[in-house]
Formats: sequence, structure tokens, C-alpha cells
Amino acid sequence: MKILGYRDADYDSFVKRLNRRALPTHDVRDLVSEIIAAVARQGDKALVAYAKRFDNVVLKEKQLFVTAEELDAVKVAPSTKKAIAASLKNITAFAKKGLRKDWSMRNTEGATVGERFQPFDRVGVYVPGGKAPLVSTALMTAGFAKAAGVPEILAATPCGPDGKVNAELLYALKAAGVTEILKIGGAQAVAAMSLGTKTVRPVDRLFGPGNRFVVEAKRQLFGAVSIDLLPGPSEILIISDKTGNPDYIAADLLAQAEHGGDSVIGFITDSKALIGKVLKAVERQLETLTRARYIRDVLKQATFLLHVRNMSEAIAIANDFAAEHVSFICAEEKKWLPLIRTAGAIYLGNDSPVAVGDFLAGPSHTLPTGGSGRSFSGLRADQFQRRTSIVKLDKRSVKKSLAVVEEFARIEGLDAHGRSTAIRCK
Ligand code: HSO
Ligand code: ZN
Repeated sequence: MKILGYRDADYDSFVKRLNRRALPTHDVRDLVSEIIAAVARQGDKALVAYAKRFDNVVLKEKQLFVTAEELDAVKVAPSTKKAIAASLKNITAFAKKGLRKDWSMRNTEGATVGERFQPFDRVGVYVPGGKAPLVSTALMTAGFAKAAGVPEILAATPCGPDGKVNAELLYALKAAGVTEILKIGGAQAVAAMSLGTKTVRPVDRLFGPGNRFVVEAKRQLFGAVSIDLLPGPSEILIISDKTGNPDYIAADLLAQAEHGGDSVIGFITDSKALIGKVLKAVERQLETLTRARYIRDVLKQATFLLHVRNMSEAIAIANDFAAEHVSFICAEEKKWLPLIRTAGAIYLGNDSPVAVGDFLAGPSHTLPTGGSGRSFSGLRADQFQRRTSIVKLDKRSVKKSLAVVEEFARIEGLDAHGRSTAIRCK
């Protein structure tokens, strides 16, 4: 844990380093390109080999998908069904608001110009397995695809050593509208969905969070497919003035630290007293949490608490850091909120736990991490829509367009361009 105040000698250099640029390390980059090349060359055979090597499971080349029988046999508690339905309801309503609608207008010359939006034909959604079955992630990716009207949604998630996928996750994937489930995880799954194999038909666009290898695979395959963003391990940055409730702040920090792995958590305040109180609350609450082991790692390696001069400084640091989630607790909320610009999502006030957004609120919890919030935004329904511009002229508007077209044609030395318009004006 790094606890620093603005009077400390290493404060400035530490703060400077918070301006991160997510770049893959050499070993991750090399291993992932090796995996992609193997999947491109050997297809399903490579998927089987990597499933054995990384997920310790023996699969057959013809058994890479969850079968209809497996899906039908899934049984979950009524309370689980209810929770999934409640979350999907909010997600669907939120997603529908975010969809783009066709529009058209007349330009200066009288031509009709507009944009048309249609769902992608086939998308791929990666759902992390690993330490916890991220049931909510299935909803917060595939649910948006469904709301956008995508007819074919392929999900990929690693299965356990028994060849099975968690029942709740299967139920959620089905409820969210997924049409096929590939039991493969990691960079190899991303490669298969992007490039296709004998049994996996390739997708048009790829979505979803993952570990370092998944994120790096998406980065390398960008071009073969398009992608949503590069969402990695969870992060939270809490900015608070003295009005913040230390128990709530500690609870939110611990909640995101619970994801473990490469998660990063931070707390920035202009109240020195609050730092002490938050620290005590973290210690106290940690004792009773089942995932204390993961949390301790994050607290040790990737946690910072900063005492800053004032709110303005806090926000400047937050904008540099570009956290996935910013939780903002401040008496002058209205004044400062517009200045927080690079956060993937902002949670306001003492009573807005990030966990409600993780599971239920409606916006996708698939958000930019690792500082990528400077250039990416969180997942949104319109990312499942393909956009096409449409132009229609008639005799009047084509005649009105001619002079400008001929001038450009002359400058660019492309007389066939000029003629294609002139021929319609005779
Ligand atoms: N906090 C994670 C999302 C998540 N939390 C899934 C629980 N399950 C990334 O925003
Ligand atoms: Zn979470």
C-alpha cells in the first residue's frame, strides 16, 4: 500500500507515474502471437491442445461447444432466475436508449444524405471464467447485443477440468440471448472467434473483458475483426472530501480489490483525517471477507491513498489516471463533476456502491481500464450496430453539385470523376 501526502518527498514522482499507458509486456505479446498463429494454422486441434495446457481439460475436437442437451439440463435456484431477470430488465432498457436511429437530411445542393444503422450479423462475446464465474458479465455484454438485435451471438468462456461450464453462467448466457457457447477461454478463444476454425464460424466484431492474454489477443486481432475496447482487470478510484463515509469508502475499495489479479484501487482526499479512518475501516472489514487472500495481494501491490491539497488537484490526478470507476463524494458535487473527464464510469455520493453498477444498474460494467479511459469509453449498445451512410441525388441536386465536383476533379487530376457527374447533367 502506498500512502502519500503532498508534503512527502516522493509525492510528485508517484503522482506523475499515475498517468499510465497500457502496453503489453514482451512475454505476454510473444506468447499471444504464438497462440494466434497456432490457431490460424491448426484450428480446432490447437484449441484442444491449449485447453489441456491452460485449463487442464481434455476436450475432443468435435466437443468444443455446449450442447442443446447440456443447456436444457441446467437448473438454477428461483432466486438466481429472479436476479438475472432484474438485471437484464435494466440492461435492456438502458441499451435501447443507447441505440442509434436512422436519420436523413438535405445538404446544401439538395441531395438527401443520411445514416442507417443495422445490427451486426454475428458477434463474439468473451466471458472470463477463472477465479469467479462472472455471470453478470454475460448479461452486460450479450444483453446489449440482444437489445441491439444481433441475430447470432457466440459466447466463449473456459470450462472446468470436468468439461463443464458453471450452471448459473450457462443460464445467464441463454437468458441474455446467446446462440452458441464455445467452451474455450484465453487468447485461443479470441483467435478462434476472430479467424474461425473448422467448427467455429468467425464473428464480425468481438466484445468483452478478460485477463492480460485475452486483452492482448484482441489488440493483435484488431483488423481481422473490430473490437469494442480493451477492458482488463477491475479498478476503482475514490475521490472524497471530508463528507465521505469511511466505512462505505473502505467497502467499495475492498469490493473491487476482491477481483484480485491485476486490479488497482486508489483513494484520493483533501482530508487527512479521512485517510486514517478509511485505513482502519479497511483492516476491520477485511477480516470477515472470504476472498481476503486476493484482497491482501491487491492491497500490498496495487493500492494507493493520497492526501492532496484540494479538489482541483484530486481531479487532475484522477484525469491522468483514467480509472475504470471513479466514485466521487463531495459536498460541491455539481461544481466538480463536469471536470472529471477520463473515467469509464462515475458513481456519485455516499450511497452509490459500484457493486450495484457491476450487477444491476443498467450501464454495462464493461469499461476501459489501465488508463485507456483517455481514449476509449465503456461498452454501449450502438457498438453492436453497423453504420452505413446513404446518399441520393436527383436531376436538380446533381446539377447543383456539378461545379464543385468538376473543380475537385480538376485539382486531383481525376477527370473520370468529373465526367461521371457531368454526364448526368446534359
Ligand atoms: N467490477 C467488474 C465487473 C464485475 N464485478 C463483474 C463483479 N462481477 C469490472 O467492472
Ligand atoms: Zn466488480
